[in-house]
Amino acid sequence: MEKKIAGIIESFTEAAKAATDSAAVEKLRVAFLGKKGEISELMKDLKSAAPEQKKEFGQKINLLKKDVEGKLADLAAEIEKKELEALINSAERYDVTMPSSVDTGSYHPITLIQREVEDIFAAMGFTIEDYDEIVDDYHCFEALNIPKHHPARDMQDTYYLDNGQLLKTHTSAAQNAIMRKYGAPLRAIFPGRCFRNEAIDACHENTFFQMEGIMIDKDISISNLIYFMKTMLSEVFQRDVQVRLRPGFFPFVEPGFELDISCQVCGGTGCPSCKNSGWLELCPCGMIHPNVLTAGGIDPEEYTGFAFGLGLTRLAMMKYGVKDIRTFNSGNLKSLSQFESL
Ligand code: FA5
Repeated sequence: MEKKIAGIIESFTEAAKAATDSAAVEKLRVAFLGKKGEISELMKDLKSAAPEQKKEFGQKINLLKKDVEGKLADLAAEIEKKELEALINSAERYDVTMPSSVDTGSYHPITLIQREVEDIFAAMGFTIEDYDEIVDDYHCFEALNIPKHHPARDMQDTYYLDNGQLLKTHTSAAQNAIMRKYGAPLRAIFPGRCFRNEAIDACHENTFFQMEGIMIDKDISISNLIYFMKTMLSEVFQRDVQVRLRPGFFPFVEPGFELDISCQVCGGTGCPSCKNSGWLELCPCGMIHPNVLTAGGIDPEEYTGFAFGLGLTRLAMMKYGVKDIRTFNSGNLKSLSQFESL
């Protein structure tokens, strides 16, 4: 046993002299202290030693182990110091003030179109308002002349929360609060995310954006409404796009219209993006119903106004030629990052 211990000390000393980097130190540790290392093997020999020698040999092996551990730690520290010094003195230099090559990302197309439409309306004197995504039944329906059990509620399959509130199905849900906040006269737009339990297809999502607009003043008429809609569309597209106005029913406007845009994906010939009709419902609108003005604290005898509910996600489809509305919520950066860099 003593001979073996001496042999191990000798071979460790030799190997330690040859170790010049951290990897070699680690190899040394495994070779002598590892599970199958020389010292562990020596422990196994202890089992076959004579009983009166076991204690003495055990103590010697432990001393050997401690000695090797200590020498290895010193060697590791010494080598680490040398390696660090070598790195400091090497020609390799880092300039911490250099700009990093981090990808800067891009704006989501909905953000881009929202900002564009906001700028157009802001230039025409509209204020831009923000509103909640979780609202109550009164604001989403009742204040808009849609009482409980009114069939118009079926047009918007609603996500209700356990506490009786709901996810806003349309930006019209903010009309009442904004009328009450400012009174008349009033020009405001309010973009927002809407939620409906829809059957999803190329032009329907369950989560999409709208931008509501209201203008209330004395003598506001349908011609004002048409003027603002035309201006907005010609500014967004910067060219003539075909639109059509047809009667539409919404309990909160009277009269009400559907404003459709000729599908910019297929040029009006029909494709899945427009459900093969050549037209896409884009911006329903109308003259605000007197009951809605009254609920908003505005006298309908004195004031009239128009409202519109622009489908912002669909406008982005048409403006950027995105064939499938699902692209916008897909998180597919290849598709979504091509519009404008940050
Ligand atoms: C409304 O939401 C009314 N609040 C709009 C309104 C406002 C009318 C003010 C009159 C006065 P509608 O459900 O049609 O109406 O939605 C308006 C627009 O939002 C649609 O024309 C369409 O462009 C868009 N839209 C509606 N549902 C979806 C959907 N599931 N996915 C994507 N866009 C949608």
